[in-house]
Amino acid sequence: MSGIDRRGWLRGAAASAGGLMLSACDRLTQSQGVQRTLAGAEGLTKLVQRGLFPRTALAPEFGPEDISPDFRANGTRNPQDPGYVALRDSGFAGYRLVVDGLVERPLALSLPELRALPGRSQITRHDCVEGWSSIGKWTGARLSAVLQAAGLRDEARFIVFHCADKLEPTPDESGRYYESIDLEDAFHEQTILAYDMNGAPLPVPHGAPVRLRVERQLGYKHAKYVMRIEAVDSLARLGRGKGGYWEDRGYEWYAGI
Ligand SMILES: Nc1nc2c(c(=O)[nH]1)N[C@H]1C(S)=C(S)[C@@H](COP(=O)(O)O)O[C@H]1N2
Ligand SMILES: [Mo]
Repeated sequence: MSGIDRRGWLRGAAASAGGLMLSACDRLTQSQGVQRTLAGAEGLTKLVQRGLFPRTALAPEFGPEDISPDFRANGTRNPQDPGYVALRDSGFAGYRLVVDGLVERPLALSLPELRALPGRSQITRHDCVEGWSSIGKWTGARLSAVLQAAGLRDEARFIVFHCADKLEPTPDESGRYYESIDLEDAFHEQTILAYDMNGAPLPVPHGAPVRLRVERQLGYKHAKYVMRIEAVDSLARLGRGKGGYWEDRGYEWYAGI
């Protein structure tokens, strides 16, 4: 896979864009119109963030004493979708994480298979866009290990997470939760498919049996109830085309913190 080359190129491009932005900033601050344009240009924000804070850097990690005694649950807390309810009632014995799309070897991983892959534990702070934070310990399979097992094809640019829940009860699929990240975040060391929270199997309110942790981004990127992972070359054909449930409703796709 040429992912390494792509990442190197991205970092180069980001560094130049970051530098450009900084030197241009002083001259531009006078113009409010220009400021608004820049603030709205998510692509530029993203590049500046990449330039100033290399995206391979780790999100802060905390000690066991910092773990929040009552980590908040937000969004869907108990999916009512019949397929999910059946899985939940059988203790997720029949759960299979489907990995497909632009991969060489589509997978359907059971929970024991997922637990057998190289994993990671991390105590991190979850920041919700609504203004609250909680600290929790997450253990899961590295997304990089899952993607390596499936073998990403060269055309793959984004990883999409399809969830079991409809946050908005629509008759069609438009209310279903989904999310997406780029390969930079997909291969980040702290990006995991968590199956344990605070040392116990992930509870239903927090996304059982598997949820994404993508620690450099805001809470809504951390897809819960992940049923299927799809590698794609474009986000245009998913949902309303913005790459996620909340993105389709106006939130930024790159939610860096
Ligand atoms: N499938 C799914 N994933 C989701 C959501 C959701 O409603 N459904 N809510 C998001 C939001 S806004 C936040 S802040 C976190 C909340 O995770 P928690 O319930 O473990 O606190 O999950 C995110 N992932
Ligand atoms: Mo959130």
